Amino acid sequence: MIFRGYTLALAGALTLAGTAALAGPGAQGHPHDYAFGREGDPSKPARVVEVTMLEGQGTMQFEPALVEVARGEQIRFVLSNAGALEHEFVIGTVEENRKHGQMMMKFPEMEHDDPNARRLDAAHRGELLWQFTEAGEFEFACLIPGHLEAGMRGTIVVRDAANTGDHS
Ligand SMILES: [Cu+2]
Repeated sequence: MIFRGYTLALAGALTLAGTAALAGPGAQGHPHDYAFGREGDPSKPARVVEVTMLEGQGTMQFEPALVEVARGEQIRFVLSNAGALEHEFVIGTVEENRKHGQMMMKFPEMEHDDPNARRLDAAHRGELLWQFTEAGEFEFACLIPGHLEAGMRGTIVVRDAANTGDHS
């Protein structure tokens, strides 16, 4: 099942998820804005942040687990799955990612076609271009059932340019 716009799907449009997304806030021709930013513009510069997906002894993690960004900055996440399992990288608010995780418990075969998510087979690489337009603390997580619980999450801190100094 290809799944677009899971929040709309939560409202009951599961089987029509693709159409629901078209009728959503992104339908006017400009990119859909999320609480944590928007899909990146490939014609604009981006800072590369490499993130590796790893498995340990009963644990799973992202390396690094903390990414700091200046508000307005565009980041090209270069993702590499160094594990033996499939993993995904989903940017969101903590709240959205937990809701989304619950959906995935119910529909483990759910696949994403959202601009804020990438799913990678073992030993594969991928990219995700994202512009962080809002200051705040956000998250990247793997929402495959059991993975977040095993530790597969990281924090994204987006600071206003005025707040990047040392002053308190
Ligand atoms: Cu995972």
